[in-house]
Amino acid sequence: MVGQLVSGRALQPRTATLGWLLDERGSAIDQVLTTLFPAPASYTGEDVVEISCHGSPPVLRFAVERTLALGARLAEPGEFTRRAFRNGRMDLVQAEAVRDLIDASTLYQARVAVRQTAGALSSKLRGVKRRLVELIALLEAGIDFAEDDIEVASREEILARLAPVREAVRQLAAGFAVGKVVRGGLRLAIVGRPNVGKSSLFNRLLQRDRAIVNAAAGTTRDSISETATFDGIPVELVDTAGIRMAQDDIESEGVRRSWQSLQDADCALVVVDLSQSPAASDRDLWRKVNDSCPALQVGNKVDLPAQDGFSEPLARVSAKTGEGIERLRESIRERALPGLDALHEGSFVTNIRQERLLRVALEALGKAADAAKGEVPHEMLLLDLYEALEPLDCITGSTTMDDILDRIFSTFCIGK
Ligand SMILES: Nc1nc2c(ncn2[C@@H]2O[C@H](COP(=O)(O)OP(=O)(O)OP(=O)(O)O)[C@@H](O)[C@H]2O)c(=O)[nH]1
Ligand SMILES: [Mg+2]
Repeated sequence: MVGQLVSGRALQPRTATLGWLLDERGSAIDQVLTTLFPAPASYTGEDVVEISCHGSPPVLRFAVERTLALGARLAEPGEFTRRAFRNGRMDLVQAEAVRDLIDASTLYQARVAVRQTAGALSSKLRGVKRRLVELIALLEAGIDFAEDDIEVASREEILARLAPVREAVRQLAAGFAVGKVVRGGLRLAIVGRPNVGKSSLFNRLLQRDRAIVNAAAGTTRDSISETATFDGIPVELVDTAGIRMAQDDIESEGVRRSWQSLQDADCALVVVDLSQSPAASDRDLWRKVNDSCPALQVGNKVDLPAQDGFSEPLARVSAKTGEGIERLRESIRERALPGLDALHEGSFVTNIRQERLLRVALEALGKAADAAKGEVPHEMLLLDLYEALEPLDCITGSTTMDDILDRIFSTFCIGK
């Protein structure tokens, strides 16, 4: 088929060859580069031919239509990656990371995803699985010898072998708290009494004059949100109406929305005005917010003469001059993503499918540990260990049902 589509020298494996894209009468439509990737050393593990055209939409459309006329069909969403998975070129964690890489909106997200496609998380999982399988093999061997009354593994040994497996799975599952934010970003609500400078701070963090700022209290009436990037992590900033006893219906709806924004937030900034004496409502708000999500207290207007009496810790900034804003960004990152630095060079679970399976494995491992402590027969203990092994297999796709695969690959874009 390629010969009818493209003219030029015979294709050499993995070498780009210059040629002409031909129409049905054999006349040239475009000058193209064609590369042959013979199986098994291709993305999908099958024979692949790539044709690089100039970017003109009619030429591209022609190339696709002509290819279809010659017998090809369009790929389903995710079909190339699904074939790569089926042919053992990558496991499911790597396949999902391909999607994360395509969807990445910051370089940092791309870095995390590309480490995953290279197998960083997969190799961690393989290590955990290997230890678990070794323990299973040991116990299975013991059962064969049960009649001879030979104890192949003592209770202590089983527990000692189980502990690192449990700890590794626990750490992987805990990493999701960070992975979720790295992949999906963070929602940060800015709340406080009227006029403390929430909108000014919102604009400053956004580096854009988005929200209306005014000396009159009660300027912001509705929650508004915009996305900024803090160190490669997308942060959706939400500016809210000042919280106080509302003076009319519109304001009271605004205040209701402020509370709603807080509930939906992953993290909050509670802003106070350092040039005004602290009010009881500042402390109440701080207490309430702190109960619902990770929060930081921000003392704004440091450029003005300060009043005393604010409780620490307090990030001191001036939305007007920009003083303290860089430090505030760092504090937000530390507060919302504790442990990111430790995990920075590592790899972590970034999707909920993987996290759920880890939790299932963890529960089974917990049951296994209880069983081992209770001197339960090894047959019973083995059931728990197999129950832990299965979800770990599902994560990498060693055993995965077709409908789950359908769901995963249908979220890919067409052509990958
Ligand atoms: N000197 C000084 N003034 C500031 C600072 N931040 C805000 N202001 C002023 O404080 C007033 C209120 O600012 P806004 O950003 O509208 O305050 P807000 O908290 O959004 O107010 P509401 O929307 O009414 O709840 C405006 O006159 C701002 O110019 C600051 O850091 N220093
Ligand atoms: Mg405002």
